[in-house]
Amino acid sequence: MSAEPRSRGMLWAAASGLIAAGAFLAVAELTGLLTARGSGPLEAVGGFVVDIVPRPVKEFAISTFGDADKAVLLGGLLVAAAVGAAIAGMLEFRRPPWGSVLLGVVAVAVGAALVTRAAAGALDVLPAVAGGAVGILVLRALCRRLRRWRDTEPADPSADAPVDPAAPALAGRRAFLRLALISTAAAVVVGAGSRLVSGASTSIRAIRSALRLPAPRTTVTVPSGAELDVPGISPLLTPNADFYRVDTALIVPQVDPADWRLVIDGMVEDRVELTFDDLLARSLDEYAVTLTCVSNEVGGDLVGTAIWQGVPVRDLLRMARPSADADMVLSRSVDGFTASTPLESLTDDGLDAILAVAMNGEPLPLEHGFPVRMVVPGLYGYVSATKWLDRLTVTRFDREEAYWTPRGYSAKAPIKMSSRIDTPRVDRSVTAGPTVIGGVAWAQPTGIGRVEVRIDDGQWQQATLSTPLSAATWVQWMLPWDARPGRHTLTVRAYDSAGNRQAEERAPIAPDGSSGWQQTLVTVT
Ligand SMILES: Nc1nc2c(c(=O)[nH]1)N[C@H]1C(S)=C(S)[C@@H](COP(=O)(O)O)O[C@H]1N2
Ligand SMILES: [Mo]
Repeated sequence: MSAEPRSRGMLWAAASGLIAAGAFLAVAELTGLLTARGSGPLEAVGGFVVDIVPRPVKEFAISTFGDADKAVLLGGLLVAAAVGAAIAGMLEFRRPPWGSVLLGVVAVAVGAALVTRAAAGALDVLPAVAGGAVGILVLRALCRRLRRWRDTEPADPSADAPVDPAAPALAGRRAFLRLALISTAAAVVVGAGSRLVSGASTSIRAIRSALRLPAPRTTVTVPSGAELDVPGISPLLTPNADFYRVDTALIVPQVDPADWRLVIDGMVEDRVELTFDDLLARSLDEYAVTLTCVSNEVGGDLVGTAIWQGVPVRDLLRMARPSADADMVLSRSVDGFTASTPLESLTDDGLDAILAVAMNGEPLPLEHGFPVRMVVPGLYGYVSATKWLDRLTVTRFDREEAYWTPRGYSAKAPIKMSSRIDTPRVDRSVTAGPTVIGGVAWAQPTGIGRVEVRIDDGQWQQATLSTPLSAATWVQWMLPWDARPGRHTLTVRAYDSAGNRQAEERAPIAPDGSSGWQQTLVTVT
């Protein structure tokens, strides 16, 4: 490096550190977005600092900076991060791999800040892991090129030089600058893009939390005996935060209720268009429904129960007046997902298919279809439970196909009756003596009539059922058991209220849902 090689090299090394830090942040933001987390890593670390800073310092900050205290904190963090990044760059250049080690330590600290936030899960560590990994890769690659560039510089530029001394040095310089430029551009594009999208999501989250839905006209009352007191059994109502999520959306669609429109078109006399306020003006009722995914294996957990608030689909379809030869409604999500639902499942007076706006007393969570989704008792989610709904097209099964139909799943898919053992669990041994076997069973929209349990090769024993919330929800079941030491096989099966028995024959999830009786092996000690 000409002129003052040493200090120039160090400057480029510092710049490499900054670029690597930029790549770190950009990838962390993107990962945070893809794993559907609320705030980015920078805010998480900021929040962490706020939490650990001693109170006098906090009070000093508030009294000195007032409302700007958060901005000052974030700014200060950025400056500290920039200084740290420059140091990591110089370290990696002169004393590899110590710069990478420094970056790794920072990634671990950021990961710790992310997972220790309130309501954080194990997934929250991913942004730090992915960001740290990419940051280190970029730093190492940049410094490797920088060292090559330095090594090809003539040792003493003022001395008599061999023929064309600059050629290898020029190539080295070009290789370094090219990578520096590409990584900077990629970090800016990925980082700014992710911030933009997560900013939109933050604002829809804010709109959702400010949203006040009208009180429902009717509410579901949980009857006494609806919930059995068995440790380890699934709660009757699945909290929103624990509710399974299945969809094709890489990034959760951001729908502002103020812009939301529902169009009902296709084979109808009158095309209907509704706003969110039009929908709310029709008065809401509460419905308890157990949702089930076709991908749920026997004994699996892609099933959950919520109290939904919504409006019957049949009332809306009636406004549009479907033609007599229509037999299907293709519901569409803003992101293009579609589901094919038999028209009669939506118009049946005894079934209560709804457009839901609330889940367990709050507006639908963004992940569960905010602001409007469909819920149809008795049909698997992929043929009925369209989230982020924006269109109902009345049509025929021989004219239109839904998203999963050409992908190996049936066009029509009623939920198969099933039962599940929640406790005892396979992976936890049971202490010998009196204990309780318990779980849930569902047969929407008919309702469960009976659940039976078999221990090893014994007789089928009838379990006690909880009082059902509705025929569209699961029930809990329990059976007292005097557990003897050793290994035991527990089998469960259900009957619906019409007397049909849960299918014993095993079926895979494709094309229309799994079947078979769940068996678990329990170790009693
Ligand atoms: N827009 C949209 N809606 C969708 C899906 C989807 O991929 N996109 N998946 C469906 C499937 S397969 C299921 S099982 C349910 C799951 O609903 P949940 O994520 O609220 O539990 O949503 C349904 N609605
Ligand atoms: Mo599903």
